[in-house]
Amino acid sequence: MRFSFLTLFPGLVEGYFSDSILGRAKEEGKIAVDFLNPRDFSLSRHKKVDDYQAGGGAGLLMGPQPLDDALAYFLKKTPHAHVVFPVPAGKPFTQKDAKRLAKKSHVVFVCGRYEGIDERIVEEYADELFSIGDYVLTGGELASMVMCDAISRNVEAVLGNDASLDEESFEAGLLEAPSFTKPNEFKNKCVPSEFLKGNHAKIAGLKKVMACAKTQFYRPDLFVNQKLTCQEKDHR
Ligand code: 6GU
Repeated sequence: MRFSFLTLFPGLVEGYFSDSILGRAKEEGKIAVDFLNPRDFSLSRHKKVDDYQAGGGAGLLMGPQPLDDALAYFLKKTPHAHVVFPVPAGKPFTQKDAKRLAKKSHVVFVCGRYEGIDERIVEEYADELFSIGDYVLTGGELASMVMCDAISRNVEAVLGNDASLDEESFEAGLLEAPSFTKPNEFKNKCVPSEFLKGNHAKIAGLKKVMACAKTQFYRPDLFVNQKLTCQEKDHR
């Protein structure tokens, strides 16, 4: 899968793909990452990309010309790319979106800076607008990296162990159950004894109950329509 970032600051994004899981995924060709800088398309004398807001208002906007030329140039080569604009006014980005976009062959993130992007560019090029939360960032780069990370780990073979995708938070609308590793006792706190006995059906049932409890406690808004099987109820 290919990710492209239209950004005035490719250096902000690049480093994220040099290490750890996404670094390896890139090295192994599971994902590809490239950059296009709208400044390189500016027709103004000093490669200007920003301008004052029409009608007044604090701060500068990214003007339409460099972005329009960059996107036109880019999409001519890859007309089927899926174009995402990270903006505070977008719909909330969720795990469902991450899984859906992982099936695309090419996603383009158009990263705004300053107070945003001229709306005519959004109208012309956006396939989807996403927000990653109710706060304002200084630019779209971080938000794009967040989405790219969440999408990438749902791309085939990016995680070493695809099974870890099935059990994790937000699958089945629940947060993930607490998890533990060795040692069995640490600072007087023990791993739940059932986890050490090896009855996998029992452990799964217990984990479901713990996931429910955790979700009810931390995210009651997520805890709707949860049904427990009879066996799972036995653990309560
Ligand atoms: Cl997706 N982009 C930007 N620029 N700011 C945000 C955001 C996205 N989500 C919250 N704030």
